[in-house]
Amino acid sequence: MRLGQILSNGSTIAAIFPTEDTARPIPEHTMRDLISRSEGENLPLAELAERLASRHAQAATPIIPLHPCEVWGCGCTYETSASFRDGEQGTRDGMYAQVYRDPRPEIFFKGTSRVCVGPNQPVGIRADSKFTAPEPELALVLGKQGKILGYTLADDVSAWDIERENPLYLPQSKTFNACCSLGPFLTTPDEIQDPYTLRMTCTVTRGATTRFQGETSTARLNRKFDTMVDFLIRSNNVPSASVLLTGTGIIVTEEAALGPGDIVTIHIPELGTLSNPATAL
Ligand code: DO4
Ligand code: MG
Repeated sequence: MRLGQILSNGSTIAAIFPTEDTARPIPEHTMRDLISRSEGENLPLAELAERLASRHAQAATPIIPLHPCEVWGCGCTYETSASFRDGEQGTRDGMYAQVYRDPRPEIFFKGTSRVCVGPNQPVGIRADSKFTAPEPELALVLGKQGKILGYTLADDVSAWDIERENPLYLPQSKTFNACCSLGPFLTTPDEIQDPYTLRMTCTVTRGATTRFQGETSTARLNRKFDTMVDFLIRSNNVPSASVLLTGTGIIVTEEAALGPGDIVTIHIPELGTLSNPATAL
């Protein structure tokens, strides 16, 4: 089922999206409420949504599909990300290659819903960064004990020049205002035949000019989602309705560093299109 959130008379409510631009509202429930109720009543999310949703679909624009409690990120899960980052440190086989190969994944705290935006909302470019890049990623929406409730698209916007200066600056390169875009939908796992064969594309445009175009497939992921979640929740009670970003396989070139007004568009046919303008913070 394709779920999400819409604005209804100024309030955020959950909805079923029979098509990308029509929704069956679920009154009086945000996505967080819906997740919490489905866990409390021990009912699958899709079943509860079907029970509560209005019978009538109306024209609607998806907003952020969930205001997550916490957002975490996995890193260096694709070889392209690990080798790019080692290259930035002037080495071919450094700590990023090591974490790519090691059983324990890199996991970092990205933020809370404070730093998240939804479709078409501006993502931030730090005032002290000259090379901020989009990181297009598949994101997992997690329930109690890390259960995968659904998939969405994400942009793990990152200040790569700050990380390049010193890897210990990672939290500053990763977390700032509007550093994480999520959406447009929360697609439940039954809709996805094989989450390891999803083709993803990303473009960065400025006006009529395409500054960057890249693609990857989740087939190139070096880790399974269950393993990422398993490490995430070790001795770490991540609350239900949190999100785990699964890493980027698309590496934007420095010439295409984000500038104000650039549009980042991320697409996976099974999950939709997530588009955001960039803005200077
Ligand atoms: O170590 C840096 C972060 C890596 C990351 O966010 C990614 O690979 O997606
Ligand atoms: Mg990332």
